[in-house]
Amino acid sequence: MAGMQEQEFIWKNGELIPWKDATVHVLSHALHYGTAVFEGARCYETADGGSECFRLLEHMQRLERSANMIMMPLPYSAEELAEATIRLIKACGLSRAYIRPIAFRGYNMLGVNPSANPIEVAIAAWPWDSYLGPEAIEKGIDVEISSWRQRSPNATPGAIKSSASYLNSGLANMEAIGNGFGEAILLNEAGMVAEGSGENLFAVRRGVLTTPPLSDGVLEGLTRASLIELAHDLGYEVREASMVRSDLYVADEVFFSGSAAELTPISHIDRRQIGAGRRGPVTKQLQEAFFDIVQGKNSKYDKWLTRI
Ligand code: PPE
Repeated sequence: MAGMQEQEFIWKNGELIPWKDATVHVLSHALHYGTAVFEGARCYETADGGSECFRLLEHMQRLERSANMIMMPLPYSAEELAEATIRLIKACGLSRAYIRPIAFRGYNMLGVNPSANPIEVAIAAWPWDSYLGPEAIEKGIDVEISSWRQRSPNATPGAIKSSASYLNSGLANMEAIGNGFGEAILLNEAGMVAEGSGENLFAVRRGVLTTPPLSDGVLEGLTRASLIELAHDLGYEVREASMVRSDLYVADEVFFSGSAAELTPISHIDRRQIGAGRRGPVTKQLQEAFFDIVQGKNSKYDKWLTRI
């Protein structure tokens, strides 16, 4: 049973190869020590029947930054990886897709130090519905504040989108799902609100948007950056400021942002109703503006789109 919609090809180390052949050795360094960095991006069908990737080059530039921070210089430039993605999407005949580039230390030698291992790069793309469920986009989800803390920036920095970071996410997400919630929100070691296990987070109160600053250890989300700019353009005040958990309880609206999750409203946190307990007006306005942009319906933001 395939959990994902398999495609004909995966791009690996410069070539399009059959999906089923894109395997790694069990003694690959990344599997043992988490020496991998990855990305998540999307391409969307546009109103004119075409298809566009959202901030594709910037995702590849973040991959490059992540890789450089773990001293893993990529053998391909961000531009080359963006081109490879377009080639892959065309070859698979996809018009909408989730895109997962990954770079990792492969097989040669075990031991914590990765430097003797080859640097491998792969890109996969397949159709993937909004991460927290298509219904959640309208209804919102119930979340809990995790008992797990966000990994410290002095241990595994959020600025590095590394596979290693996602064990922390997995612990929080498994706990939340096990407790009957849809997702977790993590607090950092200082007790400030950080982010979801795979999403950034925004709170809206009296028309002002607040999102945790990068210095609180969150991923520099491209959806987050896009929404900050978009909300400004729509006339909202947006603050990057630390929040404690009760700031979320008293918010009028809280929502998640991410490439996979898109804009997902949060209806309850720790069984407390947030605002009206469903998608609020600011969330709805931003969602609509965001989906218009990714579908190429707002030429002002064409700078964020790469034509397939
Ligand atoms: N924080 C975390 C921890 C995170 O994983 C993501 C993306 C974001 C914020 C939002 O970043 P951006 O996509 O650039 O807006 N998470 C990726 C993987 C999710 C997964 O579960 O896998 C994603 O959304 O693709």
